[in-house]
Amino acid sequence: MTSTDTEEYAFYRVAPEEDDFRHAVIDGLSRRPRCIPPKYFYDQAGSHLFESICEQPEYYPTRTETALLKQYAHEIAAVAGSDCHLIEPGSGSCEKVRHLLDAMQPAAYLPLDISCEYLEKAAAGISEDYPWLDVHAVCTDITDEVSLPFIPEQADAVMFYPGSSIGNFDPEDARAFLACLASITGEGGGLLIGVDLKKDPAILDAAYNDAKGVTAAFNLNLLRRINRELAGDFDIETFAHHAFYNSDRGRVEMHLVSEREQTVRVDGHIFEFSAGDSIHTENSYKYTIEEFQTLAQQAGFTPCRVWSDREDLFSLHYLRTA
Ligand code: AVI
Repeated sequence: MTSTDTEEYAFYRVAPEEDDFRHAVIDGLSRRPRCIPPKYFYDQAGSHLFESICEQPEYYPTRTETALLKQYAHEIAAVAGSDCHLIEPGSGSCEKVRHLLDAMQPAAYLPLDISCEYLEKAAAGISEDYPWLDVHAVCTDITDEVSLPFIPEQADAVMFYPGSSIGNFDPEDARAFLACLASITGEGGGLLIGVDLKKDPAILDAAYNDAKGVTAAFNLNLLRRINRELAGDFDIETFAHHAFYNSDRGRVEMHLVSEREQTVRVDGHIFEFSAGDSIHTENSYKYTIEEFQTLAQQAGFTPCRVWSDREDLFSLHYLRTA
């Protein structure tokens, strides 16, 4: 681990294994069905494309959750208490937390993200705009064991996990990840988490197939990243973005589908595709409020409050560590 202290904020780098991406891609393309974990979407270009997805009219989660955070910031602050250490795994652009900081007045803010350059910029922005706030940014892969170089001593730890990123874990892994968050927050801590709700599949299909094609570009960017970082020769034009709601599994699935028979090389390995063969790149699980509360309870949390919008598109849960 390396650490850099600027005048404004502290930056820690818990470097992910260098060969992580290589192993995941070679292993994922060798499996049947082929699959690559969604965390590899987020290189710099992918992080920017994701920001752009969040601005698309069809992608309701971001604006709905943001409206909930703005509307209920004071209620959230009341349940979470002030002076906490606010920890945000997968903090991305650190935009959403801005709606909470004034109301919550945390003692410190710890954004954690896999994309180091992106995190550095976002943390610098927060510390400039909130000069009273102690900021400790940690560049780490939150799906590995999360270890915090800056450990709160007496203060309560409150996790903030917005955006329904929990939906990108399979339920078993989601339970394990939540249990890991519960062990970090410890007694007296809490978790504020955004969870996308089950709804009319037409709304979901539109959200993951926006008219401008930003979600398609985000999905296909994974192949560009493989070409660039792993000496791949994917012909991007011959793969298509495919996203749909799988109601049996309660999840939106994203795939990259080969439009013709072809051979692809990655890092000296050869992969054969027939027309119609897919690489499964993401699941985005949707929950009812009760389903999610059951999952959280199994992970060691006690449901405390839930806020949702009038159309029941999205929910924000505050859970206490049991
Ligand atoms: C980050 N995550 C919650 C997004 C989602 O909706 O599952 C990622 C995404 N994939 C396509 N659009 C957005």
